Amino acid sequence: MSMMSYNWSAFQGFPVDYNNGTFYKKISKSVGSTTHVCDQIPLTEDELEEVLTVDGNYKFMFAINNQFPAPTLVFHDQQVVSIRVYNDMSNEAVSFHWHGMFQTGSPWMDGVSMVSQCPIQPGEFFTYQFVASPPGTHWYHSHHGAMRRSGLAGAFIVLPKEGNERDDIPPVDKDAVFLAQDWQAAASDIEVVKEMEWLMYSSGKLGTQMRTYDGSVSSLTHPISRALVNGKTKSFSASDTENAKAVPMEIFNVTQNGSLLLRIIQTGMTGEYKISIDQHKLLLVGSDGGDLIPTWIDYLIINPGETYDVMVFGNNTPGNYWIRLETTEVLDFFYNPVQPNVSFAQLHYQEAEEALPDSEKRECTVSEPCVMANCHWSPDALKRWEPNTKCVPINEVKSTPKSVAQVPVPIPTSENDLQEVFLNFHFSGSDLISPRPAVNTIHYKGPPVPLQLYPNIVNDQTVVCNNQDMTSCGDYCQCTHVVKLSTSKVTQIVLMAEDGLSTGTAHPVHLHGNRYYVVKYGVGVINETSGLLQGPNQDIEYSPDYRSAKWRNSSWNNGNIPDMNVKDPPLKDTVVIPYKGYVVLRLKTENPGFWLMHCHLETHMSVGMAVVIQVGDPMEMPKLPDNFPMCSSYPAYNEPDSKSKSGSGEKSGSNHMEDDALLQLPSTDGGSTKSQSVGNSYHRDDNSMMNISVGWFVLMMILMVLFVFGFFALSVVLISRHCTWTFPARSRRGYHDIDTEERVVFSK
Ligand SMILES: [Cu+2]
Repeated sequence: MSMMSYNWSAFQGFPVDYNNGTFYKKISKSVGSTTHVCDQIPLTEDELEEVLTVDGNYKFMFAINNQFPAPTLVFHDQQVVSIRVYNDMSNEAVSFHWHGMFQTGSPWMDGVSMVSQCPIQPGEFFTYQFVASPPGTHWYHSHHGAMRRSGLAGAFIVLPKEGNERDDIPPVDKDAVFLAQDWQAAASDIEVVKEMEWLMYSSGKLGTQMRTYDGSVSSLTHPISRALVNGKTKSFSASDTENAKAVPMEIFNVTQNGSLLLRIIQTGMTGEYKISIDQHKLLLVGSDGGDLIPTWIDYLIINPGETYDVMVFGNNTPGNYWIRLETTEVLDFFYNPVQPNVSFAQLHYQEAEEALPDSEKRECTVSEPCVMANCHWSPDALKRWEPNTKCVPINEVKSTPKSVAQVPVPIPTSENDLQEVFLNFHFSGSDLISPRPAVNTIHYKGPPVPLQLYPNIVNDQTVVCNNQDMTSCGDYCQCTHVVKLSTSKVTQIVLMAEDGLSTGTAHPVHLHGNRYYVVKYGVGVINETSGLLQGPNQDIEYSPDYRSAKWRNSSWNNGNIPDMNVKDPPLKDTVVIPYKGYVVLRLKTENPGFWLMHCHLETHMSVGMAVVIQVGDPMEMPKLPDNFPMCSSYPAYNEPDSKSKSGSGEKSGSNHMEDDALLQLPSTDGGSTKSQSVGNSYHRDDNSMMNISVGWFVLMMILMVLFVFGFFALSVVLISRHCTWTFPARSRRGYHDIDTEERVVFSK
């Protein structure tokens, strides 16, 4: 794959102007020695193929092989996959994660930058090679920085081996990829960055957030533009620009009495969506590669990181029907009712005329209620908004008997056979005004070298920490959080989302390299009068600082939890933890390696809501191939954060850069702080620290002024180069049904 950034400065991307049936690009032309004027040049046929319409706004984005969404990759179960990634970007490193793949025997191919490999630098390439497993609907995306949201994601389909196809679902006539994601309009990137600040609650964003059915905060970052389906979108908002009205919508074709399998993948950055098709039920048949007993549903709740297979049948009057992607927002931050934001795609019967749908949603009634799958709210909260809708949490969706027979639900044979960990995905900080994303109060920070390539770094307590090592962390604990699990025991992971705050979000948590059974699901306590969350689920008792937790009833220890489904629970790799609730997972951790477990909301993960699950001792892990690429030889630079500050005070060898780097900062008296610090290598005196702080302040002020000027300069360039244009519906590269001739299928 070759990757190109649609980067205005590199002139690899440009706005397109449509006029009288011809597409133009604008270029700058020199007149004389100094004057430049805008000129228009018709697009070539090749350039026409590359036009990405998205939401009609011109913005910076990334693409793989000039396509958005990225190409759909299709393999067969157990095939050896070889994918060479060329980083053609001018200024960004990258790595690729194959979301849902086990990577058994190849943990260094999992693609997590600085956990499984070094990032691929501009101009470099890296060849991923691994066995495609398990079968099902999966995807791939960048796992370095925050580029997934801007184009670096695509479908990764693993078909079953021949003869292993499912025989418990209706015949599939057509099979299509349905990539759903949130999208920020061109002007909002700075807002997104602002949202990702650690001090997000104190940055003035709080009042713009919305609330879902139980009053928990919507995970959607505002202002959003809308949801995309396969890179296209249609909205009928009053604020739509002419361009937004003109862009094409994604259309899925079905024949009368035919069937369509939709492989729905949520590749978004922040928001969850409620997906439905007017006047059509959906047959839910799979999730995250796990086969589910087919179940009729009306609404699918899907969060970033999850995949669902649903079947649609052409059993209604031939015509055109809306496919709706609704947000789950029903209240503004101050509890005033709001209407959800809706984006659209279309279901088209091939027997019908092509036209915009005029369909309505099916009415949910007492006698024929609607069913909402993957509902992570209390039924008591949902019924106030959707009175005739049944809330079906993910643990009530069942695996097929064949699936459970192939992967038995792990049951410990004795107390010693079970290892249980409690992981709280929450916001934490030294005060409630500035909470920060964390797991068990630890804010994840990447290690200076990839764990999988240098596994013994887990013994370096200046880098790695966990809940047993919390005393060496300060109040604000930031480090490479590693939780070690044995390969020989049944693992039970209890995920929680509680922070003692009155308001927060649910978190979709993804585990790399493994899948788990979701055996129990608990929501928070709902106020009977208001129908809103009033406190955490009482099954779990938290320590006052939320660093640790246990079952309130000790008879639940050792895996003896009542009402678990250990008969036929769903197999997942991404699950939503309800806010103030919990989820119990069962799995066999038999795949040695370092596996990231993280919230799949990019705004949470990229600033610390992650933990590495170390499966097995380094001795048990597969041997790294000879000549595997290692990182460059920059010495590690350790910030003097609270963890190292609150340690023994001894400088470790890896800290040797610390003082030199800090001492190069300017000081207010024009001299160097170095002279003031001579002879004081670690514990600086107050005077030198103050000079450094003032130096930092001056430097930050200079940088801020430069940034403000830089921002406006960039805005002017973008505005002056932006043209109003309309765009007719037309086919383009970037999306293919996977059963067409053009699919990328490798030979069996
Ligand atoms: Cu989260």
